[in-house]
Amino acid sequence: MNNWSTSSRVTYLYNGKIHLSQLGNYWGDYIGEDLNGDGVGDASFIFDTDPLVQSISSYNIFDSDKDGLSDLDEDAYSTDLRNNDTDGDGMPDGWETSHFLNPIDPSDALIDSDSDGLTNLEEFVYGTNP
Ligand SMILES: [Ca+2]
Ligand SMILES: [Ca+2]
Ligand SMILES: [Ca+2]
Ligand SMILES: [Ca+2]
Repeated sequence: MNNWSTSSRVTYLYNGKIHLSQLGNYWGDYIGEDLNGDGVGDASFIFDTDPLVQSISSYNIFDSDKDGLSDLDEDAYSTDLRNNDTDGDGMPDGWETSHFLNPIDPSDALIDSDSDGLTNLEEFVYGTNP
């Protein structure tokens, strides 16, 4: 499946204002207009229904559920941008991804990835490295 645009609307700061929209990609040769000023072009670019009018660095993407993953990253990982622990295993989405665990599979909570006698969930609770 070609994912040209985020599946959910993400919250972001653009040009000094907060917006809520699906975000596509930035294409150097896109010349569409952005009349409402949300940073998303009004016309599609080929398959991208939400082409960006500037490079992604111009968009300050929020982390709506404060789990350490921006709304845009949540889309990339297929996690829930309104739930800080998508798979409900006790470990927040951002903590899982930054430690190479699976944020949409709860079974990794009880695994001891580094064989030190502590499960990954216990490592999260103790603030140690899984
Ligand atoms: Ca988040
Ligand atoms: Ca989340
Ligand atoms: Ca989790
Ligand atoms: Ca998990």
